[in-house]
Amino acid sequence: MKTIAISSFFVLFAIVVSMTTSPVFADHSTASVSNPQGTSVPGCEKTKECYIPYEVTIDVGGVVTWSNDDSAAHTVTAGTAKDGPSGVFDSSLFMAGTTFEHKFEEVGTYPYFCMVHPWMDGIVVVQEAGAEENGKNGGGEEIMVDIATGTAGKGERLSIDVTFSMMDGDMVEHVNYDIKATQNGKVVLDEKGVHDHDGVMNHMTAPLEAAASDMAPVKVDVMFNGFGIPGEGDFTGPVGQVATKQVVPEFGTVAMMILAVAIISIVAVTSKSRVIPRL
Ligand SMILES: [Cu+2]
Repeated sequence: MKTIAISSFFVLFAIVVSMTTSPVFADHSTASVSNPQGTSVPGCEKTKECYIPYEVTIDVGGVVTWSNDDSAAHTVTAGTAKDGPSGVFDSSLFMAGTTFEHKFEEVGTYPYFCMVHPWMDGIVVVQEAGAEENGKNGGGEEIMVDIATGTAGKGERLSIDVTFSMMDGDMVEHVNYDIKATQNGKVVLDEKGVHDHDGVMNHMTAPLEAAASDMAPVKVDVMFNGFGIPGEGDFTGPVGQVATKQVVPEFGTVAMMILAVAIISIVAVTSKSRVIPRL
């Protein structure tokens, strides 16, 4: 008997865009994270203090060192408690008073958790080496792109929802992007110059030659082209420089729900009009 399984999968990654306006560089070659006392019982997750800091940012090639400052053994395991280990890194059990380190070779956002205490989680953001920081406050704004797909069998169209939002929850407007989807190397969707007023758009692929599944995953790429209204001046933001690219996996079960999240970091943002404050 088969049960209907709904799986979800999060792909998190960040692309940091270099702008030419700010000469400020920050050293992001290393970062340290502490696994503090008391995390072997739930509670730390309420304040995101199971790993401190909860989120660290390093450059490609940088090393993150975790110290187990607790009296219990823990793990630092890439992935999420919900979806399981991603396989990118795993300390396995690391004992009190010891450290674990990992060198990050690819740009991306890497959530991780403790296999023993699944309420414990944290995030490592890996950016391009030398990515410039916002000169004002040392941080950039981040746009998040959610790419959610439905299910599609052979001969059916796959529905893809693309939602842009600011990392801090603000809505965005006048987003421009290209979207392309392929299955087994064959293009099933290719729309260029999409303009989106409110950050939420639906796309449908061509009828698929095979059901979207483990065997025939559909890969979706979204390229961010900047903020602005076509025909009314230049787009702002990292025009043409931000390419988000992520693979939609592959759950070939009865029901499939795929949610991929891409994060675009925008550095040295100058446009004020494109963000609608949340009411
Ligand atoms: Cu733990």
